[in-house]
Amino acid sequence: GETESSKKIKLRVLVVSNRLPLSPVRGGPDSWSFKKSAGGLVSALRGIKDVEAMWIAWAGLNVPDSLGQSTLKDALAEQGCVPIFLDEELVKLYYAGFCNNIIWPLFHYLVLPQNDQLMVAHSFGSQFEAYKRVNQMFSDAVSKYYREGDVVWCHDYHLMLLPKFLKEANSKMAVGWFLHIPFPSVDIYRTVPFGPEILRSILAADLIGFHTYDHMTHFLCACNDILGLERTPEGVQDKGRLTRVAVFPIGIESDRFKQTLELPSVKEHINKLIQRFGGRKVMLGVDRLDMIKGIPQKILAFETFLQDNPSWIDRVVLVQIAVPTRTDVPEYQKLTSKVHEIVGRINGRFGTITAVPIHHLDRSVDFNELCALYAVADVALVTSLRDGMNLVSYEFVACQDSKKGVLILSEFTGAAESLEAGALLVNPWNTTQVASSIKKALIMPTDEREKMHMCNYAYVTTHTSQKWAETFLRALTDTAMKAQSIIRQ
Ligand code: GDG
Repeated sequence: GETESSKKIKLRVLVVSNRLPLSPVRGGPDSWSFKKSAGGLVSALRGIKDVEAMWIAWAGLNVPDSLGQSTLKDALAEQGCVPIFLDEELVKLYYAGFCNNIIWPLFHYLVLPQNDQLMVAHSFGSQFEAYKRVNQMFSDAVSKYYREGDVVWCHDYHLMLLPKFLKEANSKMAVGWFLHIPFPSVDIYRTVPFGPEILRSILAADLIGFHTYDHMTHFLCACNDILGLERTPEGVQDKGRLTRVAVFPIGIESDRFKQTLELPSVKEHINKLIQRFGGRKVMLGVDRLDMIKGIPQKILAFETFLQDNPSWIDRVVLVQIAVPTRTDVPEYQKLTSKVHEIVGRINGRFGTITAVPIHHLDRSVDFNELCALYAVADVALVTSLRDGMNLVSYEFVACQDSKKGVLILSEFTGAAESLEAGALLVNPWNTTQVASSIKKALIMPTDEREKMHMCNYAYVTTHTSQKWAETFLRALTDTAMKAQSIIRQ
C-alpha cells in the first residue's frame, strides 16, 4: 500500500524573479546549453522535501527570432523554467532604467548626481510605464502556468507591481513577495517616483517578507505615513483586509561550503595559495562591482592602514574580487575606472619590486576557487554602504572553521544584525575606524578570534537558506489558507 509520505501532496511553488537560476548559452542556431547559477534560492528550494519549484523569469538575453525563442523555451522547460522575452527597448527602460537607475540607488540611500538625475527624471514616466508593462507580462506568464493549490513567490524590487496584477487576475492565488534589498526609511521612500502606487501593489500580496526588522519597520511606517494604513502586530490592515508582514532573514547552504573544502583539488589549491602568499596575512574582499559595496572606501581605508602602520607593508595583502555587473550602465563604468585608479596609486605607493599590496581582480572566480580563498583569508573585509543582507560575510564564516579568521563588517548590512557579536562592526565612511579595525583584526589574540568565530559559525550553520525558504513558504501557505477561510465565511 501507499506510505503516508507518498500520499502527501507536493506543494508546487511558482518562483517569479527577474533572472532565471541558469544562464542560457547559444550553441548553434537552435541548440542551447546552460550555465547553472549557484544562487542561494536555487539550492534552498532544491533542499526542501515535498516542494516542487517552477521558475518564471526574464530569459536574460535577447533572442530576436521566434525559432530561437521556441527552442530555448523547450530546453528550459526541461529544467522547470519558463523564460520571458523582453525586447531591447524594454530592457533599457525597465531593467537598466527604472530598476537599476532609480529603485536600486534610492533603496540603498544613494542619490544620483544632480545632472544625471535631471536627465533621468525627464523620462521617469516612460521608465515606469515599461516597468508596469514588464510586471504585467510576468503576471500573464504566471497566470498561464498557475494551477489551483500552487503558491506564487515573487522576488525583489523588479517585481513590486506583480502582487497586484496577480490578485487582479485571480483573487484566490496565494501570493508572497520577498525583498532582497533594504527597504529605505520613509523620508527616502517619499522621493521614489510613483511610490504610493508601488506600495499599494506590494500590499496586494498575502505575505510580505524582509531580511531585517529595520527594513520591515521602514515599510510599515511608509504604509502608515503615505497611505494612512493601520499597522497591526501581524502586518498592515486595509479596510478589513490584512497583509501579513514579517522578517525572514536569508542564510546560505553552509554544508555546501564545508563539503567543497574537503575536495582534494580544493585542498591542493589552498596549499598552493598559502605558498603563493608567502607568509603574508591575507585580507579578502568579494563583491559585485557596485557602488553599494563601498569598494573605494575599503581600499582607501586599507591605504590609511598601511600609511599609519608602515611596519605592515609587505606583510599583508588585500585580495579584492570585483565581479563586473551592469557594465552597460555609465555609473558602473565610472566606478570601475575610479577603483582602478585608486588601486594603481596605492600599489605604486606601497609596492616593492617583487610584491604589491592589493591584488585586484575584475572578474569572478569559480566556486571552488572562491571557497579556497575564503579558507586561506585571515580577515574578510565587507564595507557595504548599504546591503540587504550580504551573503559573502556568511560564506567566509562557513569556510573558516580551521582558521577562525576575523570578519570586519559594515554596520549597514543586514548581516550586521545577526553577526553583531562575532564581527568587528564598522562605519565604512569612517576611514580611520576601518583602518584601526584592520589593525585590530590582524593582531587579535587567538582566543578572542576563536570566540568570535564560534558565535558566527553557530549562527551561519543553523540559519541556512533552506530554513529560510521553508519558513517563508510555511508562513505563506498558512496565511493564504486563513485568507481563504475568511473569504468563504
Ligand atoms: C543581493 C543583496 C542579499 C561573488 N563573487 C563571486 C561569487 N559571488 C557570489 C557570492 C555570494 C553572491 O555572489 C553575492 O551575494 P551578496 O549577498 O553578498 O550580494 P548581492 O549580489 O548584492 O545580493 C544582498 C542577497 O541579494 C540575497 O538576498 O544578501 O544584500 O544585495 O553568494 O558567493 N561567486 C562565485 N565567484 C565569484 O567570483 N562563484
